[in-house]
Amino acid sequence: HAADAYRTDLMTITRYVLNEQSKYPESRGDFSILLNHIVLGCKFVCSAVNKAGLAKLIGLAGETNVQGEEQKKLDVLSNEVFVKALISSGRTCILVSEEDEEATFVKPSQRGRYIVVFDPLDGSSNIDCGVSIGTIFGIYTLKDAREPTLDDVLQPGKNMLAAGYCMYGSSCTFVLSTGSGVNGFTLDPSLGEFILTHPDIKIPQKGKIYSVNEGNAKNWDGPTAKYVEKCKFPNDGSSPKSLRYIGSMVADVHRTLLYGGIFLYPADKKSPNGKLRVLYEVFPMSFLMEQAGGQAFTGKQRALDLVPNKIHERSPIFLGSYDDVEEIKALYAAGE
Ligand code: AHM
Ligand code: MG
Repeated sequence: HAADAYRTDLMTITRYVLNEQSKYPESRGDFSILLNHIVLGCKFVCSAVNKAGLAKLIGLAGETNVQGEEQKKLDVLSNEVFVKALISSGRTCILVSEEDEEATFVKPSQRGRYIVVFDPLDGSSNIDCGVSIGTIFGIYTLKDAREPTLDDVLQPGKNMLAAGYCMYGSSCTFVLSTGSGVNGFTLDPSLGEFILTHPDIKIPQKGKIYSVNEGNAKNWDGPTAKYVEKCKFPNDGSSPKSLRYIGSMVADVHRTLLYGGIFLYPADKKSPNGKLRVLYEVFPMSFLMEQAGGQAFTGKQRALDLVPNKIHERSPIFLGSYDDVEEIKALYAAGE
């Protein structure tokens, strides 16, 4: 069929979420509206990131413009866009952003029942050299009709209603889970729409890749060191794993999700809680991993069971293919 060369039934992300929601009779479309605003933020960042190389030339970011004002850095700019988009959705009550020290409480007239935790532009060290970066987000609902407080944000990751990320790479990819599997959408720049390209993503049960900043090896604890040693010198007759490390969590996790394997940012002697932030890095990625059939572990427990005490708290994280995470769990259980 000549017509088969073109896909004529386009499943946009909006259509997808509306379909999902129609399964719940009580749904009032609030979630679709919220998600649309997140998607808008991602499209903005995507466009800004694509022009980042022009920044020095035409004064987009980090340079002084003609009025002599400092131009905003891409991560600061992205944060402002997300905060404004989320508040104007009228569906949020608390926002926690990596860029803002304090949580933002939305004023009553613009308030809704969703809590959004996000890292507007993660992978800061990769911004200026054109390597993939991304936005990460997680969504909770306000427990009841009370005045929202910080306690409403400090919930374990398993209470998240939805989580996702958008990767600004060689294409712009939006990966989302609303708690029933994981789906991937790719931005068609000519349409300005995210189209479903990766339905029902499942991570391979075992992978051939490990992903970690080995420069920290000197300070690792026993189980992490032993695990990475096994990746390189397996003692069960299997082939050694390949190492891939981009240094952008979104890109490293995206590859792990599609190809399988393990991503780790462990504790070390210098950073006993690792580097990555619980609310808007560890939780959303752990949520997606579990929804795709993988696992996420902190070195002590299932990552999604963790109860954060502070909004910018950090935790070690090991996530990826089910069997690979099983191995690291066994090493920690043995305390080796
Ligand atoms: P950032 O929020 O400053 O961008 O830091 C988070 C990033 C993650 O994207 C990535 O997984 C990690 O830091 C890489 O850290 P390192 O450079 O220590 O390997
Ligand atoms: Mg970050």
